[in-house]
Amino acid sequence: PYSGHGVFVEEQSLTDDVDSGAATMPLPQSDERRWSDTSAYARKKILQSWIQLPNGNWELGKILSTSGEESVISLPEGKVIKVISETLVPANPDILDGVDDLMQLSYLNEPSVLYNLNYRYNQDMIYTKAGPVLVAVNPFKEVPLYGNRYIEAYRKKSNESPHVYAIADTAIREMIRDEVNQSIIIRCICIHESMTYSISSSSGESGAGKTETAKIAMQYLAALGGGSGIEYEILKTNPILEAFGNAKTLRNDNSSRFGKLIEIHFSESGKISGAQIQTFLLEKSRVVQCAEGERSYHIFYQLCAGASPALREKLNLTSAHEYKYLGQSNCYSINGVDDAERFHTVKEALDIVHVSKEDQESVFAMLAAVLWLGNVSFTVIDNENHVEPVADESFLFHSLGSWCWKQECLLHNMCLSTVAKLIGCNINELTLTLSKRNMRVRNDTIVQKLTLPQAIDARDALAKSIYSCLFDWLVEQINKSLAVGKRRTGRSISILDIYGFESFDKNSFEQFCINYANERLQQHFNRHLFKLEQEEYIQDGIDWTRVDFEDNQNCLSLFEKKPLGLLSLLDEESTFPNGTDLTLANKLKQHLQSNSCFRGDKGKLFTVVHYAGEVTYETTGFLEKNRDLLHSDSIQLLSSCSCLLPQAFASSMLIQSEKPVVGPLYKAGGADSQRLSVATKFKSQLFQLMQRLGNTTPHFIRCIKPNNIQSPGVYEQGLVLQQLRCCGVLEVLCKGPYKRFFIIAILHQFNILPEMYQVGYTKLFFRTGQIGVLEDTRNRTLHGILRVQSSFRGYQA
Ligand code: AD9
Ligand code: MG
Repeated sequence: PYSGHGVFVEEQSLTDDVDSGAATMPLPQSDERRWSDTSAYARKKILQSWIQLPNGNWELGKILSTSGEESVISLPEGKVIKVISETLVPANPDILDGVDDLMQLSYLNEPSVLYNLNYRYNQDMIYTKAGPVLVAVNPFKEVPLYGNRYIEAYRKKSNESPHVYAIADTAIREMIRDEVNQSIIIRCICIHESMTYSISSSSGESGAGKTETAKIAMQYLAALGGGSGIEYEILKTNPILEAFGNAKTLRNDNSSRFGKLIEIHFSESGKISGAQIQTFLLEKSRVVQCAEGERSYHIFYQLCAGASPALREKLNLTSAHEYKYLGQSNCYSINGVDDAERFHTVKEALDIVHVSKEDQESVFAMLAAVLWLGNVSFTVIDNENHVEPVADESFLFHSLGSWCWKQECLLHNMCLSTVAKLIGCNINELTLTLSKRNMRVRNDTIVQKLTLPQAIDARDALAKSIYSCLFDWLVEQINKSLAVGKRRTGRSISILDIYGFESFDKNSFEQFCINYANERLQQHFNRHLFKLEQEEYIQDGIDWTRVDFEDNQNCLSLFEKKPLGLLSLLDEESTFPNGTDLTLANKLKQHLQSNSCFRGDKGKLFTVVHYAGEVTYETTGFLEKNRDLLHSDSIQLLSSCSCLLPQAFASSMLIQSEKPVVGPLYKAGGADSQRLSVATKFKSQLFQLMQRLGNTTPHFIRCIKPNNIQSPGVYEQGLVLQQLRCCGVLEVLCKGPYKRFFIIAILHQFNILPEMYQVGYTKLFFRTGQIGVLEDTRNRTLHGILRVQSSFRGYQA
């Protein structure tokens, strides 16, 4: 059976079944050449159609005949099948092969779009327009499309094929012409695993090419707006942020673990005058934990591989293999990447963005401190399983007799004192922070000893905090260096490189935040496209209030409504000391069950109906991740250090308190600090982002990952199709105006109801689905005419 669409028929039995038109046709042979005969003459007689194979892939077939509701189709390898005619999807004439804007296709359907992108991809034409959106298919190899010669060609408009350069060029021109800020929004296209078919490995949008695309856009802007030298600094922010914020994952060797907006400022004369970077939601947990085969942040390995002997000595640095945080995933290197060499590139880049040598050393010391902290182990000190970090000397004592004590001593002996020395704190305070916790109960302070899991948590929380403070501090330094100054008279172009929609087997707090952000960005996308359409309708005298507009406001409200929305309820539960992941799940179910975008599932599971599909989240870890608590002892410790940490820590706290308080401040879990919850902070960041983007003319780029093996030349239909489906690119295409049918009488003739279309001055506008109906009718009619003609002329149709 052919996935319900039809059945294979034996070649011998074919003729009996088929109508006269095809009965006179020679049967196709298993001869590849016949099929691949692409001469215009041969093709003219062939009506082509797409047939979906049982594995979900589409195959181009020849319609040999149609009788009643069935058609007989020949497939490339000589197979002949009978299918229900209705399931056939029309293919475009060869002349449209590889058009550079999908809107130019006569038949806009999934297989035709897939085929067109594939056709171009095979010829290294990785960019294609989809109406107003640029689609970029990751080539996973160097393609000869970049560099000065190309930049010049796009600047002079002597090359007009779709390209990131063309988008950046339009942005610059529109910024100058309209005096409006511009944005280039680069997103991948979501993947929804439950929709997976014919895909063996687990899939993900990560590695689609967003970050590379952002860099290519920056390259063009720098070339056109350069001159002052600041453009060079801007480009050098990339290796720095990638070293500290990217890591090797199973899906992408250089995966960004944070979102980024870079706003590039231009003077009135169109020259770059500065830039500002904002980052979103760095994945802190990677510092202390990462999955088998993945790595922590690149900078750790770069430091271990590339530090000079003097620096190694100063930081008591050893090889990456000796650090537990780096060793747990069994992956130290990346194919084709020289970490030591990259370390030098990063140092040079830091010089260029004016991070002093002294500060750089401080940064490296903090990195080494994080690594040494990870090697701190604990020992039980009483009958109640309370622990203490293994002290330098006592470890020596305990380990005597162990066969590897020498090596172990090297690793552990100096951990605590090294950390203390590197961050400039008192070793006793460090030891106390890792073994005890001060709790304030009413007016008293009580000291609680830590158990092993609590102590490990405290250690890891400290390491994560140091790293994220360091990251924020670096971004702040970069921003200082790129600052435009007070006179900000010009305009800007912002480039957004942000994580796409995620749906895995297990979805946690991170996916929850990321998908919420994507819901917001999708609304921005929808509304912009609707605005474009609206303008076209108004120009054409169409009553646009009657036009459909798909929106995801319901889902956004589910997240944002106060007090009974996902974020508010999460924050509320985070303030309860007794709140657990289960009480959170129950609370959500209790209050949101009636919402059509929400479904409570069993236990800690709940499902959100996102624009891109349903995602089931598990609340395990939600509260802890949302609270992101650092205990008062750790805060005190960090504030007392004699390195740049107190400054970094204070400014990262300041960043939080300066932001508008969108959710409640809370005090929970024995911590004394009052901080915004992670979700609330993220929400307010997103609001600011949307506000900024709202004042710009957006340009959209959608990146597509053609395969999951990061290899050139491999185009997996199913994978690409999934990505196209849930990003709205297909909808954008299908809503576009069509020019083929413009006589209203024809519409009557074909029984198209008046409410299904509107007539403009120059165009007809159809409701979704109507184009398909008309194309079908046209197809049937043409088919009929061809047959009549052929029997008249005695041709074999
Ligand atoms: V993630 O969500 O941050 O994990 P991205 O950013 O979408 O992801 P990235 O830009 O890092 O993907 O691209 C992944 C890899 O694809 C790069 O490291 C390159 O090896 C490759 N790539 C992407 N775009 C291009 C390109 N235009 N030319 C050549 C490319 N290689
Ligand atoms: Mg990236």
